[in-house]
Amino acid sequence: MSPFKDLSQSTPKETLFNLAPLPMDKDGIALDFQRYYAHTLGRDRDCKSAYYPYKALAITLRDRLMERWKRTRLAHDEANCKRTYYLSLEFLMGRSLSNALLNLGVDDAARKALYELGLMYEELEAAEMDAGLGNGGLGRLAACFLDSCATLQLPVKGYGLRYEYGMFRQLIENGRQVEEPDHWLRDGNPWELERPEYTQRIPFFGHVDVYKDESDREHRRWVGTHDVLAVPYDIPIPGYKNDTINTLRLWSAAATDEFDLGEFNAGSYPESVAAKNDAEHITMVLYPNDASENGKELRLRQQFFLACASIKDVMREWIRLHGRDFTEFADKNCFQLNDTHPAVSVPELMRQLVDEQHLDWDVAWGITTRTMAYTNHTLLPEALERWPVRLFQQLLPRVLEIIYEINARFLSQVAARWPGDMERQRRMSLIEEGYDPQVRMAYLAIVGSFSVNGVAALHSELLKQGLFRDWYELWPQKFNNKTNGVTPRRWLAMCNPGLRELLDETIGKQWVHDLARLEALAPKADDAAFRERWDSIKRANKERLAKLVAGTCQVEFPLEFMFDVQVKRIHEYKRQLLNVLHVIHLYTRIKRGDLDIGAPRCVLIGGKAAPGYEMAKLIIKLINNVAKVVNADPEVSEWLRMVFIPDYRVSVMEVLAPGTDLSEQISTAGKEASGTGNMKFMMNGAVTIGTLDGANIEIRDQVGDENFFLFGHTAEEVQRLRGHYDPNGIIARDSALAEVIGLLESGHFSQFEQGIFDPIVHGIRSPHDPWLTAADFDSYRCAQLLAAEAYRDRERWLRMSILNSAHSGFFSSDRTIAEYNNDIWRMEPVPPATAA
Ligand code: 26Q
Repeated sequence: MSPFKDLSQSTPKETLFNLAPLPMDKDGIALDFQRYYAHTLGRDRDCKSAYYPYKALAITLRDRLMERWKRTRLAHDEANCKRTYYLSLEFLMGRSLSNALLNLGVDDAARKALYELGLMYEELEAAEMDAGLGNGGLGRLAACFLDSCATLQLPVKGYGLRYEYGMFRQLIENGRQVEEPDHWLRDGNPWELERPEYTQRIPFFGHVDVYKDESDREHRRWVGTHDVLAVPYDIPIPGYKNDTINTLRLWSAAATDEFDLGEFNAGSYPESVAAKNDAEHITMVLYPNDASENGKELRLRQQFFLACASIKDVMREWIRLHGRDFTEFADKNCFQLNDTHPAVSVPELMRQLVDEQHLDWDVAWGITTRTMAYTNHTLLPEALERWPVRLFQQLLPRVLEIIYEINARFLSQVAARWPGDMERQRRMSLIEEGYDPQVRMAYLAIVGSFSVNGVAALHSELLKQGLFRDWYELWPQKFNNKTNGVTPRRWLAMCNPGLRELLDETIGKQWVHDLARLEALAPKADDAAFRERWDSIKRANKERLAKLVAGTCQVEFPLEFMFDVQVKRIHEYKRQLLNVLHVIHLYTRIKRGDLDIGAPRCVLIGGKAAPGYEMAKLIIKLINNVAKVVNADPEVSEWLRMVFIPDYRVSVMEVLAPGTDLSEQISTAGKEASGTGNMKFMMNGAVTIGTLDGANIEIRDQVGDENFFLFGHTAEEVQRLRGHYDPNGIIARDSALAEVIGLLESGHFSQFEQGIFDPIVHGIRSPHDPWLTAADFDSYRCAQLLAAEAYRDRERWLRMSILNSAHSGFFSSDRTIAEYNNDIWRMEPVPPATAA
């Protein structure tokens, strides 16, 4: 039985698709908007909700995306071009409305149309839910990359999962994080198009069967499986004013019809319904990045579901265009693996080529290893993904067999290269032996890929020297660096319209898709009139930020204070704790009457803790408790204010980045692979205080060390400190730090909850503290003082701010994607067919 739905038996005439292009002017948009609002959605003057006008405008834009989308697909088919597939368990898209307006070039027209209808665009914009289908950096990177691929007119398709529930919503109750499910699809999603005709069937469980074909050749097949349907939903990805619309295809799990029928015939109706539920649970929820969730079977199901559905989809398309001849497959297709999460794609592509297309192993392996490319996003050894062999055996028996075969052939290669080096064979094996043997997913990804890249220069170097050292010795040519970037459409043009206008006027409009042109701003740092305009734009952005803070935290942020912001996932290595210690230090000085802290400041921290990460949750509690003490003290709050902003997400960053003065990038050196928030702040004219970690190093190289507040041990020094780190000695010798720790230990920030912060202090005092918080405190405090002094010198600060924007061009994801394409994907841009 075919899983494909036959939607129609008849063949429609071509005239059905012959439509005049839709108007892109104010009146044309207004007319469609009115029709959708009144006729399609059936709203009238009594409706006060901003949701329906949002929806009406979304559908108006969707029509305009649709006609270009079809032309892009046609162009890709006709060009017979090479294509790349970005496989990712996460796409953190955020909102789509403003992005569609900007990229379609109807921003002004739509705003005016609404205004004339008595509506404020900002209210519609706020009615859209964030598509929070990602945890943080890695997921947002995937979204920025899609934007750049479409803007560069590269035939790249994103493949991901359509989670019913995205990243949890974060509430703060009594200073503590509480998670709430994010049912983002409840009111429907106007940006998606269901494509049941491209449904795929995904096998699970069952066993492996050996059989012989007509010519007596032996084959293996995976049989007796419990299948789940993968139904695709397509999301349009518009390029910037270029008529290209690429596709993000998200798979949703559904039960097959015969699934329950089989169980039903066996006489267990309730079990059959339960089984149906099981199938549909696969895409129910996004996994938060949580160590305690490691090894969960449902997560492995998600990974295989994505890999199998996406590869089948590509295969179907290949066979449609080329038949069953795979000789050119590797020249025409590339899969980019976003971390190891989709690494099961390596054995799954082998399975489809060998078992389903009957290619010889060696031919299939040649195709696979010329098609797969792997991006690593972490240096923390504990974050490397491993799966119990027994889980694979149960859930994906044929895939495990293939992994074993890949491993056997690989280990004989290692033996040939290093004869007798059994220790190395053990180290490099795809299977970690032991009581509960594990599949090492990073190694599987490296073996199966022709390219392995890190996401910042330092990160890529450290991978070669550390985590992947053996692999680098074996295959040095596979390893390369692709420093991350962020899209200047969302992270400058869209979120900072004030600055956009100034840039357009000063250096022309090209910067939006050629961000290196921001360099032309640098001489303007010497222009006093320009600095004044820069200042007034920053001030307006700070006002917007302060409004958000007042609305969500009930704390006033005075606009003349320095806005000091740290937003990112809460993790010990990111050291939000160091930030809090500094705030406590400022507090002690102010209380002592020592007001020479440089400048008054507002400290804002935001981010989600993984639900099972107790230490991260305790840090949130500490931030809130310190904020409460600081803000309640009128003597202090003249100099210092602090908030924890709840439910940090993409749409919140769009307000924070433009309004920030000082960007906190303070991870322990050697731990943050790249960081991307650092780039968003820099583009918007924030100055960074940071360690020599991840992309901070390249940020400092670009902007110059006089425009960056550097502190802390280097990655190398961090390495050397291990084994003889003495935080208690450091605390004893540093009176400022001793005072801060003393205040924490006295219970000053936990008056009614004695002892709750003991684990935090214990961590700082431990000679085994991997994050070396005490070691970097003094140098952080000094750098903070320099930053505050610089801030007090208005002219100096404005220069630094302008120069940070001016030198941020390198961090456009357009540059990153151009590098991926030049070094890994090797595709030609394909402009869409001209309007039919
Ligand atoms: C693992 C196991 C089970 C469930 C979930 C996960 C999981 C999910 C998400 C593990 C990791 C992630 C996300 C990692 C991530 O966001 N890494 C960041 O990637 C950015 C883009 O390259 C970098 O800038 C950051 O430095 C890096 O931390």
